[in-house]
Amino acid sequence: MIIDKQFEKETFKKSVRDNVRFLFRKTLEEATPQQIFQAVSYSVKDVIIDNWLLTQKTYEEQDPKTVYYMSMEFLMGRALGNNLLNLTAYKEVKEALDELGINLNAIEDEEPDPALGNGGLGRLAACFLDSLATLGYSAYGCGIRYRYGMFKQKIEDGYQIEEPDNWLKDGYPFELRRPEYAKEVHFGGYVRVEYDQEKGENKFIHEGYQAVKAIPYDMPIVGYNNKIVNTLRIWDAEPIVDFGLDSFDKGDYRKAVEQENLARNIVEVLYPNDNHYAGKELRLKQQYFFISASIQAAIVKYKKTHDDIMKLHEKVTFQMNDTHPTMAVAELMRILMDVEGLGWDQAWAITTKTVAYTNHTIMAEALEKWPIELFSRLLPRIYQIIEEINRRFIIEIQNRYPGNYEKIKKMAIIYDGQVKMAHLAIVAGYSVNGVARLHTEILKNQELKDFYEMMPEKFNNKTNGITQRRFLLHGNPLLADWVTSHIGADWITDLSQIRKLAIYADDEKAQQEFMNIKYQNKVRLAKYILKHNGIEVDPRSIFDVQVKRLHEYKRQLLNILHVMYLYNQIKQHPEMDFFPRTFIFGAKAAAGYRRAKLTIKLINAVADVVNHDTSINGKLKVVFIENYRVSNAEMIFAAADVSEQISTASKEASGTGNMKFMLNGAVTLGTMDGANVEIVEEVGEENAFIFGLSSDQVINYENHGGYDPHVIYNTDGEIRQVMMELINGKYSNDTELFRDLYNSLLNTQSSDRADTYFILADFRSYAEAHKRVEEAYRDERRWAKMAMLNTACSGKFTSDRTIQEYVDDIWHLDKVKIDAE
Ligand code: 26V
Repeated sequence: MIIDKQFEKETFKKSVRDNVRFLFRKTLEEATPQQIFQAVSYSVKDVIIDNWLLTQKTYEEQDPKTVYYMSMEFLMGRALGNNLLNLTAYKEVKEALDELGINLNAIEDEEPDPALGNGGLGRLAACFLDSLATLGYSAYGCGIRYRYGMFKQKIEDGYQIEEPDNWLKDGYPFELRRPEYAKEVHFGGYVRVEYDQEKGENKFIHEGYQAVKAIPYDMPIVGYNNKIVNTLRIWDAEPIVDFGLDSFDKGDYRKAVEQENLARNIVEVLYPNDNHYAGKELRLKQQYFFISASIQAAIVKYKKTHDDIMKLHEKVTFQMNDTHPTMAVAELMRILMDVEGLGWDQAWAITTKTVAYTNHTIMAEALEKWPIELFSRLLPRIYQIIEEINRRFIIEIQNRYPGNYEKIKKMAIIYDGQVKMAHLAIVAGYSVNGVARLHTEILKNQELKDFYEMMPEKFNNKTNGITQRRFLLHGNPLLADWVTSHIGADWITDLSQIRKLAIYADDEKAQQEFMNIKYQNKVRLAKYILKHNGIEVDPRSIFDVQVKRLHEYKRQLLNILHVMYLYNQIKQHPEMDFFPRTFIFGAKAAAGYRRAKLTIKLINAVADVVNHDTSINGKLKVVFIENYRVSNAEMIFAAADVSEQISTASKEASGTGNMKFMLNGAVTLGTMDGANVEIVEEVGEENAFIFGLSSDQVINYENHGGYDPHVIYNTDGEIRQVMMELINGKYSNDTELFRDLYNSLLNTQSSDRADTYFILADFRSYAEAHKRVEEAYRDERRWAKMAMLNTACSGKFTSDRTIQEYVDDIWHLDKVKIDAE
């Protein structure tokens, strides 16, 4: 291990003391915990900056190809602890702080959780940056520096309340403002065409626009034990014209005000929608804002050391994280033509070798389709370019399928007055990938079938992964140490090593140690729950956990309906042998998603009744953990026995929570959806609990008008009882409160189909799977073996593997090594 000199105890202690003095004019003894966090972070940042410069220098010398990972979201989580681990200085710093009477864990808790993302897509981007730096690849994350990240969730009277997340209020020590790299971004106005006599071609001139200044803030991305520090570059917006007399005099006062407002609004807040497109103008502005600034910056950087723009794709690639950054296609075309002076064909040849697209969902409501009126008004030149891409693509369709207008209708980029971003991404991208094998197959055979037929060579799969450095090394130190003591520390950078644990799966001593660590992690979570929820839970009960965004397709409703069913069983058969269970939920609902918010209320209403019923002797507990986020997630995964991954088959593109649970020795209770399929393949069906309709069955029903839940409702008395309890006042004095949930399952009068997510269809199979869980858990040795095998077989799901596949099949980056001096 390389440990930097600055982490030697006395040096580091002095640095912290100095920082407290310089930053706050206080002694260590007088400083608040937040101030100590800041001081410690600046000391750590000093070390990082040296490595950052060294990395830049090495990249300049070796000139490796660079990936720009374009994403509207980066759900980073806290940086201090993670940086210390990746610098392999965690233990040293912990000891040094101990000597100063400071507890590192408490200081870590002072850091705001930078929550510049919603859920899986944003967290995946963060895991990817960690893997890219650790594997030694030159990479930039490109995104937006939202003033307010994902809202903070409060639960009041069982309801979700959203509070603004002012994560920058105390200043964030791990960012660096870089005003010298600012870029201008233009909105609105019109395009004037001018004929260039000399060249004999048209020139397009964008005029009358409003301008915003994009200022980059860089965050260091520290690789594990390799001196590499990459960069996450997020853009802030500032007005260009201030209220100088200049514009006032010219009568441009109104424009000045408008530009000021545009800049102020643009980066104000992260849209808290996950998987739901709302067509908001401000969101479109956000997209173009960060894309334009990022692409400009990438081109400037390339041109600093290369003079042939035609070879851009040899040194640069842009990966588009879903369709949100798809404007990159047209922006790159614009710069190549209007700024660099290339013709269409040359610009197109470069663009189509430089941009690539990842699809993260097949949910129809997530597809981005922008009205042409809005698009052309806001981005006239970009719109013009997309129209031309579309015109040429339609000619291609006609050549390939003469007279087939159905194909044009289904595949055009602009149709029905809308710009379809996914179509643009596929047509221009040199690679299109899904995020789990099943998901990619569904894309090829259903959702994107027409495109796959026309350009099969673009399509490929990259099954998602997670970084073991955050989700085991940092989140579960007890298990991490245990793993290292058995198989050595290589798993930290080569998770395939973890399979060596399999030989201990039958070893009684190892089983006891493994389950004892799980127990201690459950005690840690139980304390958190007592502190935050005031609920006492028994760490000897089964911790059955579902944490993820709240969405109908993820079926938290199925989970809570089953809890209601279990409660009825216990009440009706008090003599029944029932293994105590704790059902733990954590989820944020999009602020405008009423049914999702009502589901949160239902979970809390059930918790209220069940947790206070003394007649069941605490056999059943229900906990809703407030404000689920990266920092408490790390602790929750470590403490879980059962991992609920119960989406309607075909709907969850991959899931990544499922992998974090598996790594931490929780057993999956799930449907054959997303990456669950591959998890089961790795660990064996006997070490998971699988239930429910297959994705083929679901898709088949959907293609034939749905299914009829009434048959189940009419024939299964126990299910009917649970359904009635939604509307008979058992869980609320207001019998109408949960009517909408009841209706969603049964009512065919509304425009929706009944039970679109097959909750009743899967209910019995789900309940039986729970029975199998209970039975398996009673056999302590059997369970320990299952749990340990889950950890042992999780090697495939490291984001290091995923990134290496992206590198080998899509990006073709060069590996960089920095020699330790
Ligand atoms: C989509 C949209 C649609 C437009 C408005 C705002 C908005 C914000 C976020 C999203 C992202 C939806 C896609 C997404 O998060 N997919 C998740 O990606 C994970 C990483 O690949 C994957 O594990 C999850 O299964 C998938 O739901």
